[in-house]
Amino acid sequence: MSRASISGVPCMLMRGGTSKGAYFLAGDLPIDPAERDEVLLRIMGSPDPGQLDGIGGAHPLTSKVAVISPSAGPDADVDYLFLQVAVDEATVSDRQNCGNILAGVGPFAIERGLVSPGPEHTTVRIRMVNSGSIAVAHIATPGGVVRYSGDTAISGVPGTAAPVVLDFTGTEGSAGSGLLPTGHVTDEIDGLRVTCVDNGMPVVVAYAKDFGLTGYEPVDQLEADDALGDRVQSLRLRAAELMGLGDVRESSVPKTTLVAPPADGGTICTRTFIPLRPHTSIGVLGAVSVVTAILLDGAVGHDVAHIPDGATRFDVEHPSGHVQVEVEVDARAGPPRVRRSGVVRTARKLFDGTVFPR
Ligand code: NQM
Repeated sequence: MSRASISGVPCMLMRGGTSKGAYFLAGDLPIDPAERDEVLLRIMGSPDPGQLDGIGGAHPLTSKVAVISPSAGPDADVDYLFLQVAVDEATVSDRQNCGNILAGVGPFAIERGLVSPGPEHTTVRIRMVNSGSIAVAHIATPGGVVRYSGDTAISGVPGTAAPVVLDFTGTEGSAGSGLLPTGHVTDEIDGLRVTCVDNGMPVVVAYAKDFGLTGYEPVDQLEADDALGDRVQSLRLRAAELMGLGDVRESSVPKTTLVAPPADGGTICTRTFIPLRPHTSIGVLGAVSVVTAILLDGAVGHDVAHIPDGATRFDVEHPSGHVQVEVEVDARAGPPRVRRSGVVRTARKLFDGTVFPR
């Protein structure tokens, strides 16, 4: 890759949900994707486990990028391309969405003048370029200014902030192979029964007990277990082939979520790998996908989940608390279809300025 000659790049650092990322206008980055990715690696400080010479946070959850532009189509206001910048490898992947970083996209689009704010609230229609699906973000803009402070708490984030309500449509089959990418509600892989699902994020759902786990282990215990990492990798590599994703050794999808009965009043308990490091909570579209799976009769997790009749809001337990997601699935006749999904997140502008790639 040639080193693009570029000096300072306008950049806003934001927390989106339980992730943190660098937000750019597409016009401020090289047009050529290979040159763009090379600049982003230099900006984030990858490859380096500490990302010391860049602004990445040395973890997949804080090494994320959003590239935003006015929308090319009439059904959205802005286009949002999500890029996962690997921490210790020189790779940048556009093969997944990120519903957490999505929470900052509406505020960023308003701050940069791509969307005119309303006097109280602003609705921003966002095309998620990675999958082609649409998210509608509802943002508080009293007096035409984005309000970041508020009283909404989300697990894994200290304090409270203004809510960003996100509604999703068209998220099923984000990776191109439908809601149940293997064509089955369950498959057997490596001797394990799994459900492969994709309602915004391709996820392999398996029982924690089949890995010799309770499903309630803390993240550092999971992180220290090398044999577990090897088993998760073997499972996802085989699952990816059945899901039509090909060789995913260098891809951040599919994720793997191990499920167990709820332990804290929720719907289901989860431990998620992104794709090999344990998530400190769970991704937004990851949680939406897992809930979609457990709503299906016979799917992995359906039997251990607590699903009240007619419920549309579900409480997903994860290592640092809970996330509530809304999912409506029509599974009455024929293949299951998703009617809608949604989630409440918060976002915060941390820094706005110029970043200098090394
Ligand atoms: O699933 C992490 C995160 C994510 C993705 C990951 C996400 C989502 O927590 O929509 O938000 O799964 O790599 O930011």
